[in-house]
Amino acid sequence: MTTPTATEAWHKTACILCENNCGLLIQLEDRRFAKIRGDKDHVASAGYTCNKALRLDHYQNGATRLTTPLRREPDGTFTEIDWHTAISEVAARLTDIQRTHGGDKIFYYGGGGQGNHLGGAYSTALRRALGSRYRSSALAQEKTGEGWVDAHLTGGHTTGDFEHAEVSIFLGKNPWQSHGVPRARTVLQQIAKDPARTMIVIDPVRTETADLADIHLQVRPGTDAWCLAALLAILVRDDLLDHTFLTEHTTGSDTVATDLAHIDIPAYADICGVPENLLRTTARSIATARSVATYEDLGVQQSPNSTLISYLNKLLWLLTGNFAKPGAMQPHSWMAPLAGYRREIKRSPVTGAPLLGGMLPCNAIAEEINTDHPDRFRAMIIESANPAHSLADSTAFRDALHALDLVVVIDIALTETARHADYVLPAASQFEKWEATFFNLEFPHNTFHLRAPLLDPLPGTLPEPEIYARLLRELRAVSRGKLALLRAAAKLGRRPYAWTFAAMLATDKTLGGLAPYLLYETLGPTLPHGARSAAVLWALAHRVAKVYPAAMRRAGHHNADALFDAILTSRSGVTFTLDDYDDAWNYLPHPDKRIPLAIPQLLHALRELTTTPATHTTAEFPFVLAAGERRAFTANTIFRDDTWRRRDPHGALRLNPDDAARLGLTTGDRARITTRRGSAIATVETNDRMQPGHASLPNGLGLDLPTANGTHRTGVAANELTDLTWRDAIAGTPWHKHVPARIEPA
Ligand SMILES: Nc1nc2c(c(=O)[nH]1)N[C@H]1C(S)=C(S)[C@@H](COP(=O)(O)OP(=O)(O)OC[C@H]3O[C@@H](n4cnc5c(=O)[nH]c(N)nc54)[C@H](O)[C@@H]3O)O[C@H]1N2
Ligand SMILES: Nc1nc2c(c(=O)[nH]1)N[C@H]1C(S)=C(S)[C@@H](COP(=O)(O)OP(=O)(O)OC[C@H]3O[C@@H](n4cnc5c(=O)[nH]c(N)nc54)[C@H](O)[C@@H]3O)O[C@H]1N2
Ligand code: SF4
Ligand SMILES: [Mo]
Repeated sequence: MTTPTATEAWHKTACILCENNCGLLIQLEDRRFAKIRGDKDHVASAGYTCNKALRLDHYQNGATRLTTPLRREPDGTFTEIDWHTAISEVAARLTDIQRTHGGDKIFYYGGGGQGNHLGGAYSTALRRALGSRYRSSALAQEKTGEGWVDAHLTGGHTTGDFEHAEVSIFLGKNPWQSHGVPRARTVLQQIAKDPARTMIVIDPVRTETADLADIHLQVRPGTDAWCLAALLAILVRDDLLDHTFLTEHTTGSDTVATDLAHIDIPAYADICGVPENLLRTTARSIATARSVATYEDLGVQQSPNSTLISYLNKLLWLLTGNFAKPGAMQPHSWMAPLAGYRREIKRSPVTGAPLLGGMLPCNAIAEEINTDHPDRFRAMIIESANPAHSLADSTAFRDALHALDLVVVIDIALTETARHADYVLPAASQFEKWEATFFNLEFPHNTFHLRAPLLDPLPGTLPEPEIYARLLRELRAVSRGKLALLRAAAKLGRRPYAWTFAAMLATDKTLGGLAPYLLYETLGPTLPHGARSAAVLWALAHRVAKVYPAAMRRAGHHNADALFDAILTSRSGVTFTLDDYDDAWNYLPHPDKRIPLAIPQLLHALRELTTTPATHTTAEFPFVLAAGERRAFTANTIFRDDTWRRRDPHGALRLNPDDAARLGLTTGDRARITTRRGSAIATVETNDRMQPGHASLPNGLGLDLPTANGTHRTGVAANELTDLTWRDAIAGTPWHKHVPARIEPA
C-alpha cells in the first residue's frame, strides 16, 4: 500500500474503464471512493482522466457484487456453497470432461477486461493442466483481422504517434469519447489548435472528434473500403508515393500499385458518398505531410470488408513512408503480447473457422457448440467477460451455454453470463487485489503499471490467481517435491531461484506451460506486501530483458530483476523500454528487414470491390444500425448500476431529424427496432450528427439489474438484434456497426 506521507489518504491506482488505464489517486471513506483525481506522477497519463473515472465507486460498490460461490441445482436455482466445495467440485467436473471427451473440449473465454489481465496470465496454467486448446476473447470480435494483416506486413502491432503527427487520421474511431490514444482529449485539442497540423476523420457520423477535424470524410456506412481504395488510387495515379522508402524498406510495391492504378476513382467516390475533390485534397495532404499516424477502430473493424480495410489503411501509411519516424507508425515492445501474430491460418474443429491470433472468432463460438458434431466443446470457463451480453446473437449464445455439460464463470457480479453458469466463482474487485493490464502499446516510452490493492477483498471473494492456483492444487498439477525444491530456492534469493527454475523446466518439458502456477506457489510468497500475484511478472521481466535488452537498459533497468523490482515498487507505473526510432526495424520479424506489401488474398478482395455489394439494407430493413456506439456514459458492462450515467440515461437510439420526422418520431418517443434476428424498444433522440438512413445505439446498455421483485432493463441489449452470419469473410469479426434494421413508432 502507499507509504505514509502527508498525503497518505490518497491511494495510487488506475482507471479500469478503457485501455489507457489512466493513473488515479483515490481517497477512501471506509470502502467507498470518496474522492478521485488524476495521478500527475503517472508514467503514461500524467494526471489526465476523462469524465468516467470519477464514477468508479459505482463499480467498486455496485449493488450486484457476489460474495460466495454459487452452484446450480437440478431445479435450476443457485445454492450458495463454500470455496472448498466449489473448488473440489469444479476440479472434479473438469477432470471428468477431460477424461470422457478430451481436454480440448474445454473452451476458455475472456481472461481480462479493460483493467485486469493478471488473472488471465495464470489461466494459461490451468488450461495447460487440463489440455484445453481453444480460446477466445473480445479481441476476436474486433482486432483479429487487423492482427492478421499486421502479421504479414510489420509482423506485429503498430501504434500511431499522435502527439507529433503532422497528419492524424481517425478511421471509424471516435477518440474524444472512446480514447485509445493516451490523454486523448488534450491531444485532439492540441492538434485542432495547431494550424500546421491536420486531423482527418473518416466516419459516417459527425462525431465530437469530427467537430475538431480539418477534414471529415462523412462516408456512407460500410463503404470505407471504396473510400480508402480511391485515396490509394489517387496516390498511385498522381505519383505521390514515397519511392525512396519503398525501394529501401519494402517489397511488392509494384504489384500493389498496379492493382491500385486500375481503380475507377470517380465511381468509388460515388459509392462512398465523398466528393472526388475532397478525396483528392485528402490524398495530397497525406502524401505531402512530414508524418502521418492512423488509428482504425470499431467503425471499420465491426463493418463489412473489415480485414480488407485494415490492409488498405496500412497501405496508406506504408506507401507514403510513414513508418519508424517521429509522428508516424511504430511497432513496439510488449510486457506480454496480447495475441499471437501468425500468417498461416489454423481452423476450428467443427466449423473450420479461422483461428486468427490463436482465437476462435466470437461469432463462431455458438456454432461450434450448437451441433451434435462429436468434436463440439463440452465445457466453458469464462473469466472477466460477459459474452452472453457482448457476443452477437445473445439467444444463440445462451443456447450454447445450455448445451454445454459445464459452465464456470469467474466474475465479481451475477452477470447476464453468470446467470447461465453451473458454477459462479466470485472474484475480488480490481481495487481489492494486485492488478495490471498488458495494454502496453506505446513507443518510444512503453510503460507498465502494477497496481497495489486499495482494499482487502470483499469477504467471500478471491483474486483470480488464487482461484486458478486452488484449482491446480486440487488437480495435483505439480508434485509437492518440485514445489518444495523451488520454495527452498526462493528462500535463498532470486539467483538460486532462477537457476533452479530454469533447470527444472529444462529437465521436465511438461512444466513449461505451468510456469505461472509454479511462480505463484513458490516465488509469490516471498514478494513484499502480499504481492503474490505479481510473481508471473518476474518471468515477463526476464522476457523483456531477453527480447529488448538495449531498450530495457535505456529505460534505466540494468537487468531483469532490477526491472521486476521497479515494477513491484513503482506505484505510478514504470517505463520498461525506451526505444530509438531506428530500433523499429529490429521489431520486424522478416529476415530481410523489409515489409512485404503484397498480400495476395487481400489484393484479390480489393479487385473484387468492383462487384462486392456496398449496401446491405433492403426494403424490409432500410436502416443501417450501428449497434454499440461509445458515448460519454458507456463503459462496456463494467458498471452494473444505471445511476452512474449523468447523461443519456436511457441509452437513446440516435436518428437523423429528417428520418425521425418521416417516421413520426421525436426525441423522447419510443421506437421499435427490428432486425432479422430480433426486436427491441428504444427511446429516440433526434440528432443531426447522424446522416439519413443511419441509426445508432450505445454499447453496454440493456443489462438485467436486480430489483426487489426480479430484474429491470434500461436501454437496448444490442446483441439481441445482431446475427452470427453478419461477419467478415476472412476474420469472422462481426458487423456490429452495420446491422440492417427497421425502425417504427412503438
Ligand atoms: N466511453 C467509452 N469508451 C470506451 C469504451 C466504452 O464502452 N465507452 N469501450 C472501449 C472499447 S472495448 C473499445 S474496443 C473502444 C472502441 O472505440 P471506437 O471504435 O472509437 O468506438 P465506437 O463508438 O464503437 O465506434 C467508433 C466510430 O465508428 C463510427 N462508425 C460506424 N459505422 C462506421 C462505418 O461504416 N465507417 C466508419 N468509418 N465509421 C463508422 C461510429 O460513428 C463511431 O464514431 O472504446 C473503448 N473506450
Ligand atoms: N453489439 C455490440 N457488441 C459488442 C460491441 C459493440 O460495439 N457492439 N463491442 C465489443 C467489444 S469491442 C468489446 S471489448 C466487448 C466487451 O465485452 P466483454 O469482453 O464481455 O467485457 P465487458 O463488458 O467489459 O465485461 C467485463 C466483465 O468483467 C467483470 N469484471 C469486472 N471486474 C472484474 C474482476 O476484477 N474480475 C473478474 N473476474 N471479472 C470482473 C464485469 O462484471 C463484466 O462481467 O463487447 C463487444 N460486443
Ligand atoms: S481515458 Fe477515461 S475511461 Fe479511459 S482509462 Fe482514462 S479515465 Fe479511464
Ligand atoms: Mo473492445
